[in-house]
Amino acid sequence: MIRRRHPLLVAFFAFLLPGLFALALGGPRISAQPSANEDIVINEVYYRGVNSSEDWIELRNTGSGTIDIGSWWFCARFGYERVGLLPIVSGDDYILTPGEILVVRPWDDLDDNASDLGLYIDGNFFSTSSMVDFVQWGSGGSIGRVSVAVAKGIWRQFAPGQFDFVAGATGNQSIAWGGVNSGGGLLTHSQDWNPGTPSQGQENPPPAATSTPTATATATTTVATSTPTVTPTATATATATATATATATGTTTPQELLYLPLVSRK
Ligand SMILES: [Ca+2]
Ligand SMILES: [Ca+2]
Repeated sequence: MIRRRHPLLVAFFAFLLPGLFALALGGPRISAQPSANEDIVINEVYYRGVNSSEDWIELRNTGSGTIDIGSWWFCARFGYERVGLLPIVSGDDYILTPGEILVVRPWDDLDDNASDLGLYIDGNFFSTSSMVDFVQWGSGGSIGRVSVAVAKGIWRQFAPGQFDFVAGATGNQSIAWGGVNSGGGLLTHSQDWNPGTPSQGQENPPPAATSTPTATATATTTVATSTPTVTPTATATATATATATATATGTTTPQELLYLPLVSRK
């Protein structure tokens, strides 16, 4: 004998029960939708350490919503790992509230000379919709996933095989994002990144060094003072010639005056 389930009972198991489980597992529902994901930016990278326990990656939520990035991925020079498996250096967990900064250790030593670093919502590293943010340092070659970043419109290609890159950090410097309308899903230039003193777990300092060369250029224009020195030399030559001509003409006149009276005496 076949027993038929009541339609209301079927609906309870199909829809209501999973919902109750979700509520029980709890907390507020956290957005993981692509639209807001690009508010998460790679904010600073310290790659000069000699191994993965010295290097670190700083992420920041620039948006207004809370985003869980525990299931996201990093990829650098074709090596990759899930964000949620990386040791936290600064921060409480992988859920970023607006403005929150998270610092994690990479899964492997980030190359001290040249590498790329991409942040993804999943492991589809060739997908522009999976990529959230990207940076490349030390080389403009195709050394990782830069073609995906260019296809997404967040990184620049100058010529075939030649891409934008951040000039290398030296000594104990990190590279820090300091852009305004860049980062995340927006086009980022290498100039939006600044090598400098690391600010691990803190807001990046505003880029200040750029205005100094302008002041030096203004000072160099003072050399124009030497130009007037040239002008007096030219005037002096002109005066000398004029005096010489005047003297020559003047000498002939008295001779004619002396001759005239002698003729008139006859
Ligand atoms: Ca390193
Ligand atoms: Ca920082």
